[in-house]
Amino acid sequence: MQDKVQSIKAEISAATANSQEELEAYRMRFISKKSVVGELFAGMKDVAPEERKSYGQVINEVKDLAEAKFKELIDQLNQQSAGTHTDHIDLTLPPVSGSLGSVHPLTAVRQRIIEIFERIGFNLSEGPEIEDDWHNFTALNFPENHPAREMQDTFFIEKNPDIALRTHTSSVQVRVMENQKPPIRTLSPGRVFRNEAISARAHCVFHQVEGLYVDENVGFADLKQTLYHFAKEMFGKQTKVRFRPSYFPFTEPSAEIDITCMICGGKGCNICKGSGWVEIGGSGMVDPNVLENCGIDSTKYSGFAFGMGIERITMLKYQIKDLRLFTENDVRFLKQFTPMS
Ligand code: 2NL
Repeated sequence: MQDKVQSIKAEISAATANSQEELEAYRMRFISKKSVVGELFAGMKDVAPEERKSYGQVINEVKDLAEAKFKELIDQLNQQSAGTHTDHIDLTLPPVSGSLGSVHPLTAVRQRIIEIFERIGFNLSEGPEIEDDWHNFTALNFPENHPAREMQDTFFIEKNPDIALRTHTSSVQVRVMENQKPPIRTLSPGRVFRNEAISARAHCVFHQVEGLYVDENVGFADLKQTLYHFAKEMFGKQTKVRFRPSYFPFTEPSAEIDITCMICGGKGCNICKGSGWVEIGGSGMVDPNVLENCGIDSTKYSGFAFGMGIERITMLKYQIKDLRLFTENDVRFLKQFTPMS
């Protein structure tokens, strides 16, 4: 009898339940009426009357032990399922979307500019960020002593004044003209570099997009119409464009491009400094010297070109007041733009 009780107690102590089925098996074996503990109680009638009291104490201890262990096993099992959450997952619910990043405003605006020009027949061209003097300056008609070539504007490669970081993507278009025959309609977006102190309005690395159109009989009216189209697509139908005479070594005539200030609609505000107009870039008819430098017959062909700063367009479009926001990657800034799809 003593042996039987001892082995039941040992069995109870060692019992585990890792599932509802195992818990039920434990209940059947140690708790229910027909369990081994129930049998011990049923055996009471066969015990001599003078031994009943001590027998009763022993089997009550077994019963208490079995019940305490049962509670313990239930608690353990509840904890396990709470840990894995398996009981709480509703597989019929639609998936919860994770938090997405957002498209950088410069990327979004560059993409929009590309879209607008691709739809009117411009292709994309890319070229090296490290350029030689020919492609960045000389082919573009920069005089030998032009200030833009000087150290304070251009990052030269040490000990080799012939190699520099490109200061504009016109260098890419020089390569296109050297390698392709007209008609040429190409758009060159990319990073450019100028040796400037970083401030709210200037940075030493920024993004430019240049366009070039070379064919027979290309005139200033084509340039104007193309940029009118661009401004209306980019900033809205009501946008007006004006051309201000200007000077670039690589174009003649040259013009700066202004659009009506989209903040005040042309009435005058602090963004446009009261004028109602904001500048978005420069343009002009490609200087015949540049065409000849690139192997294009300037008596047969003519062309127009333009250049715009992508940061500038983005700042105007989203009313961003400080250029440094583009490179700080502060999520409070970035998450205000269109999420990635
Ligand atoms: C500006 C002004 C300009 C061009 C870029 C160009 C390219 C070739 C030949 C002639 Cl290959 N011109 N590009 C022309 C006029 C202005 O950029 O303010 N950019 C931000």
